[in-house]
Amino acid sequence: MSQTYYVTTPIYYVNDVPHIGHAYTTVACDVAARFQRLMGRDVMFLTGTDEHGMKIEQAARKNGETPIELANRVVKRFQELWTTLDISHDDFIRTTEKRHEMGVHKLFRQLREQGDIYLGEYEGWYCTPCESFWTETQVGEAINCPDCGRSVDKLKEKSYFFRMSKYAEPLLEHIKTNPGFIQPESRRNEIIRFIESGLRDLSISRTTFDWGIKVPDDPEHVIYVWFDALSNYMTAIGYGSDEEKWQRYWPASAHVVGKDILRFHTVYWPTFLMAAGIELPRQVFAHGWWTVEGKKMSKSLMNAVDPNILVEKFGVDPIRYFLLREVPFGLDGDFSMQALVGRINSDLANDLGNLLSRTSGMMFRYFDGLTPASGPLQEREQALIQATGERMEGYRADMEVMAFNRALMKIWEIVGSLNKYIVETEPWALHKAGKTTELQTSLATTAEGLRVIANAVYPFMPSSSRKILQALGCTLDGDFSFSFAASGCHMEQMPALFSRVEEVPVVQEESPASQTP
Ligand code: ME8
Repeated sequence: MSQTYYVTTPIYYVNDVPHIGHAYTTVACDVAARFQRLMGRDVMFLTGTDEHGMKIEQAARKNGETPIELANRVVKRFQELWTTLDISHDDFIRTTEKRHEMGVHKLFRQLREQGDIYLGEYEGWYCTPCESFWTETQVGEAINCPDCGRSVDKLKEKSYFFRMSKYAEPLLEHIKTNPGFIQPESRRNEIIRFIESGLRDLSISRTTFDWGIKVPDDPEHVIYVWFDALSNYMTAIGYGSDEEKWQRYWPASAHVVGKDILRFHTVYWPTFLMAAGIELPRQVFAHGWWTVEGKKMSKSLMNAVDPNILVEKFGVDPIRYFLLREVPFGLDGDFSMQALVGRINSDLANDLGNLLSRTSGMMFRYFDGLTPASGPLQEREQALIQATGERMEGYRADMEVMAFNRALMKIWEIVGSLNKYIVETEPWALHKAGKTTELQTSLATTAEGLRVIANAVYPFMPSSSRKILQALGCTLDGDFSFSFAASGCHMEQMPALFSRVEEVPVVQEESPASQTP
């Protein structure tokens, strides 16, 4: 069996409608999944929704509906958006599903039986928007959540605790001996410092509200939403319900998350797993935070960007491309209309779009649309082929480590070198001068370059990739080598790949109603 690759997005809360931040993580995972499939791996790409917890219960109450009614309604918005964005997930988990509850119970039971979960009393502070417990020192004199700055509630209740303190040392050891576990590097140091400052046992059940998975054999307690949510990565692939699938895909290759929830994924989650004797995921990758036109995206500012509107105005592939090209994966970025329009017009319409239309135009003019075999390669072609090979090697390496913007830059270097090659070889002049062999070489080289580009952009822009391949008369096969496979193929005349665009307002300001979940 081929090597497996299991990648996950966070499961998104259903009290909020999907915005560009959620789309970003999901598109990034989709790019990774599509690339790995193209490389022949057995891929499992998981996304889903986080439907339990106080936050969801409160949002539902505010809307005058039950939590499950809210979840059933909002989950559709996520699922529809993923269809719109051409997301190729293999599974979608909802934490209200039976298979999920079965796995959560299994994990809880095991940890309780072995004494890593015990009953005690919790006294401290709770931040509902973050679903986080905090100590007296952490909330400080202002009594605010150290993460989001909002006010916290005092809690005193009986609670089950997870013996997280016991796993602080083994976790530190794991992080230090596995440098790839937390990416990017800068975030790793932040987590190390957090663990070194000491881990307390974690309260993992609540008795003051109802909306969640009940503690097995003690239904007064509801399992803490993060214990519930994190387990989705196992329950979705059969932990507690489908042993064969579970064995096939675990451990996860990468959990991709926003930097806001890195601590949950690199402290809580691995300690739960260590306690259960389950192998840790190979990597947790924290990407950065998007702002909009320089401002934090938030409901109160009404400036969240609706990906549906973006897609409607600019098309799916340009949006996917922009999100991953604009900002190095791992760093913060700003969503600005000017940057988006600039990228679409210059990188897509001009550079790539024109390369295809020029090539296609000449191929029909001079060869009736049949890509010729190349004549003997001259120094210019050899240099181009070698540079393309090196760039594609770099591309593959970048894709393996989720350096998406670098991978795209390498593709665009190839695009640039092909455009330059056309200008330099002047096929129209070769034609005029009757130099047919050179003309064949020139167009065969350009078409082959485009074939390689189409394969390489596939993970980012699947439908544009297909259109380029269709125009070339070739198929998608993950062959990145410059092998003149395009020669002998019949090109097809196609409309322009990308159109030039102009700036339009897309912030949800226009329709605040669309912001209520
Ligand atoms: O945290 N920029 O769900 P959530 C970039 N249910 N990414 C952003 C973003 C922004 N401005 N805003 C949101 C939860 N995201 C939990 C997760 S996992 C077991 C449970 C993305 O709906 C980013 O991936 O609040 C972030 O981590 C995620 O949405 C948070 O989604």
